Amino acid sequence: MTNNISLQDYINGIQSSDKRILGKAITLIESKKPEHRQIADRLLKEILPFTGKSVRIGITGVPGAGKSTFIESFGKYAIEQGKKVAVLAIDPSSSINKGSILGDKTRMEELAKDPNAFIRPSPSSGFLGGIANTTFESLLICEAAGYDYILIETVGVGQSETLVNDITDVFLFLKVIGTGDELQGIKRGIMEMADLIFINKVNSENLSKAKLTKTELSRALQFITPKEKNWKIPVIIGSALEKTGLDEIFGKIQDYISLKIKNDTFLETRKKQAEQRFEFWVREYILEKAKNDHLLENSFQEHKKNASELKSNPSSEASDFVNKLFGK
Ligand SMILES: Nc1nc2c(ncn2[C@@H]2O[C@H](COP(=O)(O)OP(=O)(O)O)[C@@H](O)[C@H]2O)c(=O)[nH]1
Ligand SMILES: [Mg+2]
Repeated sequence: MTNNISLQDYINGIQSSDKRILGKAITLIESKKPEHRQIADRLLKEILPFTGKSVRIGITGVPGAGKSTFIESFGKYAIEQGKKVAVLAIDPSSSINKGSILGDKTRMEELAKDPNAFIRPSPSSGFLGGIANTTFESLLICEAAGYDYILIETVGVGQSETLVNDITDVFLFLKVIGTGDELQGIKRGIMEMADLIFINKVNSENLSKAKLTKTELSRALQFITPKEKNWKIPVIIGSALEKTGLDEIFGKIQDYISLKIKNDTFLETRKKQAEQRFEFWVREYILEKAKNDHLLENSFQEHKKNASELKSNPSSEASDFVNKLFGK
């Protein structure tokens, strides 16, 4: 499958935005096979000088909020403004039961047909037992291919929001109108992560209700410190299906990025994110090495068993094992 494509083929394909090669390059970096990972690492090294120039946008909201629909409409709008758009999805269910909770809109057929768009529905499986951990690496590949906007769809469950927040420049929260008590449905943690809020599914019938929600939300947001200095989190009303409010979102994203550049936080945040990625991989590789090391294998299983039987608490067992690992 990926074996008959050379490193140079991957590089050429990525640089010419060959969607077929792009897809295969992402499959390669998601692969757990050591021989694939070796090429993947070399590929990432080669393309790194061509990365960094996109705007990385995370999109969250409960299942059914309209994220995929929004991405399809907004993606098309951004293309009309002269941008190239790549879409990635984080789907935590895919590593657990191989199913998908992102729904059938995930494929975004219309946007997928556009020559200026690239869509990667969801990670093929968890990497090293984790959840979609290679999304950042996929993002780098899309950047090297010249995509200006990378949109990452997440779901309102598990760690996926934090994962996406940790690799993006701007985080958009989609809120559905008409779900009873408007504020109750919003987890405080998400409000604190959001840089922009889009109230979706607004039409002429629920417009006044949407405006009321907007007022309530804006009021609640006064008590939350935005991630960025001098940024007032905008609440925008619109409809992903009817394609309203998209221009406003587009403008606000640009404002936000400009502000971050002005505040010197744009690159600073990316640097911190890269450090986090480094630490993440250190943890992954240590765990992998520990599990596969024949000398330590028994010890790893032993400590794990002790933890499972609560002979002592799991954190002490882990600490004892790690000390052994480093010969202490
Ligand atoms: N009426 C209306 N329906 C919408 C709007 N946006 C999305 N939907 C519908 O909501 C459902 C869920 O949308 P989807 O994009 O799959 O949501 P996701 O789970 O957040 O990705 C689909 O049936 C969409 O057609 C909108 O602005 N107005
Ligand atoms: Mg979806």
